[in-house]
Amino acid sequence: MTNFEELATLLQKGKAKDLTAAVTEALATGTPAKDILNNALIAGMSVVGEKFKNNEVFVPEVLIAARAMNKALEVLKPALAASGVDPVGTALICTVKGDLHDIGKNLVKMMIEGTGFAVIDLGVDVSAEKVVAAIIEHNADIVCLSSLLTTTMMYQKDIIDAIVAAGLRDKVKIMVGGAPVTQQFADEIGADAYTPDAASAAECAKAFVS
Ligand code: B1M
Repeated sequence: MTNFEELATLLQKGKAKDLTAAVTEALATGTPAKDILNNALIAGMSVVGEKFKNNEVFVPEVLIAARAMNKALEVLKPALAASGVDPVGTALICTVKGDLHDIGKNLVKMMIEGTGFAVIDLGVDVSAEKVVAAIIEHNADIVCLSSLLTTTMMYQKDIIDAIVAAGLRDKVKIMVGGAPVTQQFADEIGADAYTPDAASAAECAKAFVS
């Protein structure tokens, strides 16, 4: 019988090789992919998210755990597809035009993926046109915008305006974040949510689709 807690611990410790071996073994012994995803990987990532929020672990640990999760997901994906497990929703994420900072954006992406979303990463320095096109192409539920510079945060508003102009505003929830962004700013530019860190962004995304 699969010990989900053991797998979740391997994920938290970032032991990618051991975790992928354990996931392979669990699949081979007939454990449903969905159970491995929910009870081990997502459960383990939630603990990492909680600890990150409470300053019990820091960026390197989160990145290492997220890398282990991604490796394990590679093993799990074919079985998940075969068993028809759908993602809880589709989120787009990017760092906005003019801004090349991507460490925080990558963390947010990984944490949101950890809650069961399919996340389309548009990268850095992303234009409003690209976001609008991607919403349509991927039928996105959530758009996540990251800015690290006071000179680029206003571009979050430009993207929201472009989404409104494209007639897509009712279709998506828009989340904003990044060091200079505040709740007041998010309210002013018409975002649906501001979250200060990756763990709360993941919680918020989950709440939007549940
Ligand atoms: Co730059 N940089 N940088 N930089 N850089 C800052 C942001 C800065 C505060 C440093 C400083 O002056 N003290 C400053 C901005 C000042 C300002 O605007 N007020 C600054 C500057 C000025 C610049 C340049 C202009 C410097 C120059 O060239 N003269 C230049 C700009 C380039 C550009 O983007 N066009 C520049 C360049 C760079 C590097 C390329 C060298 C590098 C980025 C490498 C990379 O990302 N791949 C870099 C770095 C590393 C930093 C600092 C040191 C660290 C940023 C970081 O990764 N933090 C930063 C100073 C600092 O923050 N102490 C700084 C760790 C990361 C986990 O945190 O990204 O805040 P953060 O993400 C958090 C939250 O903000 C939140 O969750 C994350 C995790 O919990 N979050 C979201 C982020 N996005 C979210 C989205 C959400 C929700 C939450 O919902 C959608």
